[in-house]
Amino acid sequence: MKICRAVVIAAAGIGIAVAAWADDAHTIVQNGRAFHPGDITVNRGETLDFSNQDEFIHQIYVDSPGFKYDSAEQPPGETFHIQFPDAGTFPVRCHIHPKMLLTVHVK
Ligand SMILES: [Cu+2]
Repeated sequence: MKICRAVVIAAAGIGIAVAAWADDAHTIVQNGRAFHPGDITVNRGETLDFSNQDEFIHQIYVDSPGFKYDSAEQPPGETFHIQFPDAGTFPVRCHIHPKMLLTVHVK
């Protein structure tokens, strides 16, 4: 009986570890008309969560040869998610604030 219990506990531990790995979200905050951080490295297939913490609308776009994305207007408080499927370096910008720049390195 003690062995069974140990196995159950070990399995539960693995479950938590897997969940933590799968939930390894990368959060980018938009604040003060800038992305924070302004540079990030992620693994292929991972998702970035963009959280608009300004009091005005942002927008997010990527216009690279290997990847294009164009979001709707992003109201304050809203979080948008962008998945980066392929390796490369991708500048992320905002149509509303041209000085905003985030460089995403996907490995
Ligand atoms: Cu903006």
